[in-house]
Amino acid sequence: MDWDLFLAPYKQAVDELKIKLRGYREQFEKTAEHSPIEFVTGRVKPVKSILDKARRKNIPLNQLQTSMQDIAGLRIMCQFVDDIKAVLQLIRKRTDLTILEERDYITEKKESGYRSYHLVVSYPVQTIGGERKILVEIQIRTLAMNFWATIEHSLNYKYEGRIPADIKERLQRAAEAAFLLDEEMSKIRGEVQEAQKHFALKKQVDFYDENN
Ligand code: 0O2
Ligand code: 0O2
Repeated sequence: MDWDLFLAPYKQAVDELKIKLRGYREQFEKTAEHSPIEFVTGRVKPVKSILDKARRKNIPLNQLQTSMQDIAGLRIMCQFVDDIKAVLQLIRKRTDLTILEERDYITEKKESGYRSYHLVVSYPVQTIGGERKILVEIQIRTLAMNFWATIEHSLNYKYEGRIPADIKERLQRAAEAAFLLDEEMSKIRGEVQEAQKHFALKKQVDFYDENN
């Protein structure tokens, strides 16, 4: 299998969507409105992870395109839980992609303690052979959810998916702490946004002064 050739449209989709989603943040910065997007990352799943997952889920390699939804992955990080809804509204308005599935692991967290909102979308890429629709998974989460997921992911990697019971328990408690952090931050959200707005406006005024 020529992986470079196979993954090329996925890389194209990730690169394009990274630019498009980061564009929202730039627009919000110009209006000095609170941006529901803190930052966006993206990746094409490494070949080894694709092969591991295909084996685990019994997906034949000739069915990867239709059966593996996260070969192309985008991640949108937000400051506040409510921002996730705002991001969802932005994405639902887009005309350049179709939402196929939604998985809300925020209302219903995973057994591990994992929280995030997942979308599976179909995104058209213009290739030299014509248009190709690519499956892309978009994960939307707060900074606290991301912190937890990043740590848990590296522990899973270290222990090859078999995290010892005592560490699992600690992770559950850490997930609870991350949840409480999100709750506390939501309560002072207005206060924080006021400060950020003030700062954004000040930056614009300083920029104007420096250039005139
Ligand atoms: P900057 O100026 O570096 O911050 P690329 O496609 O090259 O732009 P790359 O290398 O593929 O990006 O990286 P990835 O993983 O897609 O995205 C990394 C982006 O997320 C970088 O932003 C990081 O700065 C940003 N990032 C990572 N962690 C944090 C964080 O905790 N807080 C904030 N605010 N940003 C974070 P940029 O756009 O490359 O710009
Ligand atoms: P990567 O690139 O290493 O992140 P499954 O893949 O079987 O778990 P499903 O139904 O295919 O589940 O998709 P799901 O659960 O909507 O999304 C899977 C992705 O969500 C994972 O990708 C992770 O990125 C993230 N995720 C899901 N559960 C957890 C969890 O308990 N902890 C952490 N840290 N992340 C989670 P991959 O395949 O692990 O790939």
